[in-house]
Amino acid sequence: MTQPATRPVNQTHCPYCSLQCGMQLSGTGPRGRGPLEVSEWAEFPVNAGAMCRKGWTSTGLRGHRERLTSPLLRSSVSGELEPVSWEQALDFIGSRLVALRAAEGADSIGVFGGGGLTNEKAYQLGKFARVALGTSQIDYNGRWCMSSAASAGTRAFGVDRGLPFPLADIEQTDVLVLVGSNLAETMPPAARHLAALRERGGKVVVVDPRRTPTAELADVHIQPVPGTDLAVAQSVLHQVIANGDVDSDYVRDRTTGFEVVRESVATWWPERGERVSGVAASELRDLAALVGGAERVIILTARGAEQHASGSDTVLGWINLALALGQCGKAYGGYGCLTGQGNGQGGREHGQKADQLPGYRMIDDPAARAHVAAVWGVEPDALPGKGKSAYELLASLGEPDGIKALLVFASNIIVSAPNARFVSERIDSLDLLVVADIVLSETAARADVVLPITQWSEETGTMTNLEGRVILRQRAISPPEGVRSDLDILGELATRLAAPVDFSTDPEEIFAELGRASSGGKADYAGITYDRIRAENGVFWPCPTLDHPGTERMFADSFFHDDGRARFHVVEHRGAVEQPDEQFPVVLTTGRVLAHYQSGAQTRRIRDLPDDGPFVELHPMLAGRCGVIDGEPLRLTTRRGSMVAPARVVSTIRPDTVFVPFHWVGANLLTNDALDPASRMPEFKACAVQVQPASTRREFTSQPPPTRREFTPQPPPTRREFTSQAPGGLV
Ligand SMILES: Nc1nc2c(c(=O)[nH]1)N[C@H]1C(S)=C(S)[C@@H](COP(=O)(O)OP(=O)(O)OC[C@H]3O[C@@H](n4cnc5c(=O)[nH]c(N)nc54)[C@H](O)[C@@H]3O)O[C@H]1N2
Ligand SMILES: Nc1nc2c(c(=O)[nH]1)N[C@H]1C(S)=C(S)[C@@H](COP(=O)(O)OP(=O)(O)OC[C@H]3O[C@@H](n4cnc5c(=O)[nH]c(N)nc54)[C@H](O)[C@@H]3O)O[C@H]1N2
Ligand code: SF4
Ligand SMILES: [Mo]
Repeated sequence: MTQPATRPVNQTHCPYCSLQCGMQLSGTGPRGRGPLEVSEWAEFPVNAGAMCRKGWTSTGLRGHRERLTSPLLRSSVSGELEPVSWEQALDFIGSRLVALRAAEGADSIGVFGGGGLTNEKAYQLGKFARVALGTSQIDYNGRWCMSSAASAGTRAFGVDRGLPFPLADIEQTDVLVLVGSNLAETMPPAARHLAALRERGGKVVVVDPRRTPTAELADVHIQPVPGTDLAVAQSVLHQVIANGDVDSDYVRDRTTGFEVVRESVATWWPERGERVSGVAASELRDLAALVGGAERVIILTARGAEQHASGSDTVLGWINLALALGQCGKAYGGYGCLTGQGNGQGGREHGQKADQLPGYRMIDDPAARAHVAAVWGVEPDALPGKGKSAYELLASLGEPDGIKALLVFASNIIVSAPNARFVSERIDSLDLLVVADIVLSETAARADVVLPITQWSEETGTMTNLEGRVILRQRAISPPEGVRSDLDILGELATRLAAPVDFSTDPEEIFAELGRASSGGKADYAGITYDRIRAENGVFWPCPTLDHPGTERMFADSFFHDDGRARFHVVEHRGAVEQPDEQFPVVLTTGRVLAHYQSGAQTRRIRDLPDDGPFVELHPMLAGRCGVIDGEPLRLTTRRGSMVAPARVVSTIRPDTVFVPFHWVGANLLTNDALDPASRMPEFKACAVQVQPASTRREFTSQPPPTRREFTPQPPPTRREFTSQAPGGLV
């Protein structure tokens, strides 16, 4: 049952990251207009009252002057977005979609979702696309987030649950290896586990090209060239084997495929690893001795290792190591991925992925189609097949056989998509762009119709945190007048599209339906109810029946493949697709800072969070060589675009690498859209870049734009036609 509309004190969860910190909101008046205080909810186990500054300030969009409270429609006269009634906005969208579907087929309509959506919304969005629109073209921003780990986990273990154990387990291990995670800034309350582990005598290893606040908390920091984590994993595995530290009984009893992997790493001497990764062979040997000599080891990957065109192979490489050490399924050992978005886990389980149906079922599996179609009350044959992955979907916008109308729920693509200038051109070529958002994000500002929605604390829904724990984010306050929930919007549009079945708008009812649709699937929620979540501080999936306790720890006896065994995979290091060369001699990597969340649409508007804009982190040696001065603007240029931002000269980064946070328009004008063949993850974390003081800026802006052909002696790999425009409208 939905919570009462207003309560003086209420327990809910943060709107942002996958930790889903529990918090209390208090102080709102009956109409939700009073000041709203955030306070500790100490009993919620994941954060035990701790929160980062984003959580503490998360009510800052309440009553904000930039909060959207009326639908907006682009006027055919002025070309501007103008307020209209809900009926006008929804009728306009409905009639355009009906006409487009009749003229060009349902696949001319695309849907783009987000890992910030509740389970109920993600589920309903997938059903809406397949049943109300009839399109196969739906994917979401999680494709840019954990898809490489998801694909690797599925291949190795037969299931993808980011952490197969509660987060607090990391305190009890002996060696914790964090590969490409800066959790001290990206999920700060989790950092207390690192301190507790070290107090117990355990060791923390951080693998990151930058000495981050997380690396500062570690015993060992190794600093590879971006995009070379697989070479590190291969050399460490090579050395573990050489040291005789493989757990042979475990490998024999619980896995398949080790022999070929053993042969495949035979040539990965630590010296070869050093040549590729820039990490000294002695450090690689030390790491092998450390993990090989420990009783319990946990290896966790995050976006630093995963957001590469070889990200899924890199994750498989680290899983190979964890399996060879006999760790997966052992108490306080194993492999996990640190999922990122608030509902990054649940958002990838219930059907907003191009190839997937609820319960982590695959859309091309006839049994899965039959089960879900029966729950939805449609014929299995009526369900479309697989659609395109997120970036490929965006790249097809406006193409002759591509998507003509796009509905965006919970993503700010213009800022967060790779090769963003190209994506932004594709978006402008659409016949119809509809964006549902809380604020006029950069993407909403391009839309034909903008729909203002309720935000987290104004609506109820479940989220599945990074541990696979399903939690309830309760409505604590009433929404401002004029906004509606995403679920209402989907219901209204389904009616206008003459959908063959009902689309409920009640979250608890939808959750029950989701439970039935997921029943028997890998991510089975059938035994989870709102009441159970309230009573148990969350329930871990799989939870097939009401009397099932939920699954805190997975793989103790068996993995999810039919034979119950985990799979080793032979993988080969490929490195970044774009390697530094004479013209673009430096490696660019991107990521996050503590105070801002994702595209920044929410956090950049919160008054109590500092917003100094983007910056470029670089080493004093590189700065000296390029003539760049700390605090002064510098220009970064890649084959795709260019940006200017102040230099932040720090000795904590590799001298061959620069780092730019992606919370502002800029970083993604530069990034490479090369995709991982298995997960379709873009290469956000490594491309080749040129670094110059921005005083040479005029050269760039007053001359004809450098096309790809000028940059590369060979024909450019893809889409020359889209990149021949002025570099970086952004300064
Ligand atoms: N403050 C804040 N917190 C967040 C978010 C946010 O936007 N802001 N977003 C949430 C989301 S959706 C996500 S996905 C998570 C992401 O959480 P993280 O993965 O921790 O965040 P990133 O900063 O993207 O990347 C982590 C680190 O990878 C390093 N890195 C870059 N290239 C490489 C490489 O090739 N190899 C290795 N080993 N490391 C590399 C970077 O230097 C960076 O320190 O954070 C979540 N929490
Ligand atoms: N260069 C570079 N680019 C990256 C990354 C990187 O590391 N480097 N990381 C990638 C990763 S891991 C991620 S997860 C993506 C994230 O990037 P985005 O997909 O852009 O994520 P957000 O900024 O969270 O966008 C969410 C939008 O939806 C709105 N919103 C919030 N809640 C809701 C809701 O319930 N319903 C609706 N309809 N709207 C809502 C917010 O106001 C915001 O405008 O960026 C990716 N891009
Ligand atoms: S952003 Fe993440 S770490 Fe910070 S308070 Fe929210 S859920 Fe917790
Ligand atoms: Mo993410």
